[in-house]
Amino acid sequence: MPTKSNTLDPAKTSGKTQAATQAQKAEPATTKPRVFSGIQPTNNPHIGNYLGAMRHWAAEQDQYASIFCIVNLHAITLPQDPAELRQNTLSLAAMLLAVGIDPQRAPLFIQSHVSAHAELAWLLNCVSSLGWLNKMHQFKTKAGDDRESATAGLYDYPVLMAADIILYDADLVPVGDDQRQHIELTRNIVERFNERFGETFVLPNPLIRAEGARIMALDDPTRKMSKSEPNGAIFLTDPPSVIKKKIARATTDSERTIEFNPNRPAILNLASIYSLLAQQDHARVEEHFAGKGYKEFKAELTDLLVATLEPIQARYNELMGDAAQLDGLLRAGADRVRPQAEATLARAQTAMGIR
Ligand code: ATP
Ligand code: LTN
Repeated sequence: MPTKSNTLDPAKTSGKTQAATQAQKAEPATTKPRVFSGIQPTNNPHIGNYLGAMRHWAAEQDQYASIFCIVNLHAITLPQDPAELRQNTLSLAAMLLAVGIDPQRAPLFIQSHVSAHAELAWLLNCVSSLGWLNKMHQFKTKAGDDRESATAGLYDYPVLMAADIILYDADLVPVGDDQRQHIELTRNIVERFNERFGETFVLPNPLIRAEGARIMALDDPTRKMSKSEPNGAIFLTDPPSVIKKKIARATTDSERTIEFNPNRPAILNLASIYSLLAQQDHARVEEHFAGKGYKEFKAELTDLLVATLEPIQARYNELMGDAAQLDGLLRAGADRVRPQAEATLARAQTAMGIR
């Protein structure tokens, strides 16, 4: 039976259907919980992407059987310049490797290289209600006021994301807080499909951390840090001078103390970034900055960001020097995961009576 558990306890989330087990023949059998996650090749990733998602993917490669995907079919739901998209895709792959994803342990591939993603999305479209999609916050935000001009692709974005997750029988989906609703939708789709056509898909759970899952914009702590708002984001490729300038300009408040107080969102956000990067708990951070002002705090935060990003950028620059190698690695990743994706797609087609 596919996992029906709501728990985040990995020990309880590794059940699989017989069909699902057969589908995994291409990869060595594993008892580890299966992880799948994706990231869009739009602009550069920022420290929100890093703290909310990427660093966990890298840190937990041994704990989970992980697969990571650069979701270019999601990126094209908004207009993209083709040459830029190609470049962003390669550069994102280099950054994922630079933060520590090891493609031997965790296959890394490009979504459009495995056609089963788009094919399963169509099948899932036919069990997904418009009522469900109408509730999606991300569509409302990204479509803006002129909803009539938004593409059908942008509207259907969450169903493609469900296909991504379902194809690899993922038990756990590590993401930032903004993706919670999309994973809930994926669960609804899995439950409806399994009810209608028999137990076919594994029911996934979100893996959203208590801290770092929602890093806010530096220039406006009421908004999520986002790739499309460069002034409020620190990109993983930002040089020290840019980091320094962005932190210097970051919104604070009229008080002086450094504390983790939800009523002081700007300082809470900056202090959280510090605490996560320094791997120090709140009490220790507050104690460290007791009696110091924003100037000292910002200087230390800048140094910490620069020290964290320096080795990542060095590795990234090295990897960007060999585009052919990166391309080969991504194609090998797709070759490795394709058999499993195709087996899941075949299971769905058989269940629906179209194969
Ligand atoms: P953006 O809004 O920056 O364009 P996105 O949410 O549209 O990003 P991705 O770049 O694909 O899309 O996100 C990759 C991962 O980073 C996802 O798991 C997402 O939830 C997470 N993430 C995005 N922004 C933040 C943030 N501000 N804080 C924490 N995690 C984030
Ligand atoms: N929608 C996600 C990216 C994404 C994803 C996925 C994440 C696409 N497919 C599958 C996890 C699992 C985003 O915008 N961050």
